[in-house]
Amino acid sequence: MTKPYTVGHYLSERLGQIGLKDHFAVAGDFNLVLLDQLLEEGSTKQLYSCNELNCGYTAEGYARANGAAALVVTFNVGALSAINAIGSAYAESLPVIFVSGGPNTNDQGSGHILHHTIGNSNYGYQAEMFRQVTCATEVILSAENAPAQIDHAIRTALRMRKPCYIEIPCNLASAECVRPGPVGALLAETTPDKVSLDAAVKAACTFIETRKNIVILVGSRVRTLGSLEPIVALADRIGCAVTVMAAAKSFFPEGHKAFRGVYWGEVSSPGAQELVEKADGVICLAPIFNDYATVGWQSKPPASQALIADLVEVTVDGKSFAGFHLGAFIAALSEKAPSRPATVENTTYTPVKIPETAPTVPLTNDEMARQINAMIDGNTTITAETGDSWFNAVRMHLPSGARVETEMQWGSIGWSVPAALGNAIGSPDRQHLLMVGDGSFQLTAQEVAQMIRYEVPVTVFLVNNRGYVIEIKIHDGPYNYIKNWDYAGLIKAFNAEDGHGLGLHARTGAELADAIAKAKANKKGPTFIECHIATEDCTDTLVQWGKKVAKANSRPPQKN
Ligand code: TPU
Repeated sequence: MTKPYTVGHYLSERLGQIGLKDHFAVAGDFNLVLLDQLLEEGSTKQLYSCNELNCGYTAEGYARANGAAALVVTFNVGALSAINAIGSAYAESLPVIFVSGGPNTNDQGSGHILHHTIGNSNYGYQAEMFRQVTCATEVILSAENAPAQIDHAIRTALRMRKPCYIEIPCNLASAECVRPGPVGALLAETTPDKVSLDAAVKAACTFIETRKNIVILVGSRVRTLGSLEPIVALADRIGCAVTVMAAAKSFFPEGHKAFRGVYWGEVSSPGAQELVEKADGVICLAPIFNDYATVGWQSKPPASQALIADLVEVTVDGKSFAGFHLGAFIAALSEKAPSRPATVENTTYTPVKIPETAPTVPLTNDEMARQINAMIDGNTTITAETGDSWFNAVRMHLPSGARVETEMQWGSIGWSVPAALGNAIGSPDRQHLLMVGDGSFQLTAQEVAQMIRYEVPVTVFLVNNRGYVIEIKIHDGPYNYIKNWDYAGLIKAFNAEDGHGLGLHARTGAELADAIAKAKANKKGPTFIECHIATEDCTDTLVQWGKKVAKANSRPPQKN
């Protein structure tokens, strides 16, 4: 007798069909049978995380490299740990398919109280919590409905570039189910509303024609386009200067003749602030103007001078247009936009060189950043954690093809270790570098063990500056100083009897250069370089930015 085709097989086959090669998991008794089904069907490889938060971030990082990702965790105790990472995927616009095991259908509505729950018999609260951070929430309660519900969740996530939620009761994962139909409908974009799209393009053309100085400002959500080509095509068509927001570092080729650096208010690349703030027309592509990006609400282009092209809406000269995706708008505008070459001709861009320090003196932040920058080629992805690592990544000069990944909207420390692992699994042919501060590292440190387990050669630059320097610069107090660890020493513990991770200390520039040479030779696992930097040694931009953000945070309540 052949084995029945099951709900778990259906999910598994769909994950493979949408282009995933792996899914991430932590086992628990509500998802064990589902994990069996995924292994049995086998379209994607099953990889494990140390905990569900890390599992979520690993998937989030994988989605950055691969367009989408999936993770499978157990009910409540697993899912509620992972919800932070799903919030990240929502904030950063990444289609992460979140799958949770769920209670046996016979227990639902029975009054039975189950373990791993808050102790009452209403099991709907987990889905309700996730509803706030997902674009589709499907609780499957029958094998008959499972295909439609799984397809709806996945299709919505891919179209909206947001995470989705699928809950599968532990006794339905192996229930018999029909096989999937063609995958095309899950992958297809919605047909754009042509009338609305044409009107948006017309309004955008008028906007460009009626302004003298046009600048393009690239935001981080252009990641959802999956390629930089449409943005380059638009810039070439208009002929204007292009700046990127800090969170969109690497989302426009820095060698392109139109590139004018990072616009980040007062901490912009030289010339970029003036360029954007003097422009009478700023075409903002998928920007997020939060307090960090605007340097404490100081630097957001005024509405009258901004064309805001968001993922699903374009706002220009007081009118909003919807019913199409950003990609369709950029493609259509690239065919019709008038030329405005003046800003490219009038300005230039010279990347600021990161200063070099003598190799024998104690390692400085500049020297560390300079040496990391020198490692970056067009095939490198550098993941930069919240903290001074952001500011170091933003000031680096990138060859075409290099990629910077940050999580500046959600900004949850600890994200980068699992996210870099997921990104490296999703794009194994690239060189992967990770910059992470000691404070952030302490949240998700154990995921380095999975880099060792799966022999993923990420080079980790752990900045041991003995504290939360970014917080010190925003608002100092005793809570910003942390217990020191022998970070490099952890690698020996994680290697145990069979790992190939390398743990190294860098206390001078020469030691760092030596460690980097060893990292380049180590292909069988991560190389972890603990960079010893003085607490007060950080980028100037962090100090400047920190003061402004602190000022915005400390505004007194307005009196009514
Ligand atoms: O480079 P550096 O020293 O600033 O980095 P490090 O050591 O990683 O410090 C980061 C400090 C930090 C905190 C404590 N940045 N943001 N926070 C607040 C915070 C607390 N908890 C979470 C989950 N995310 C946060 N962003």
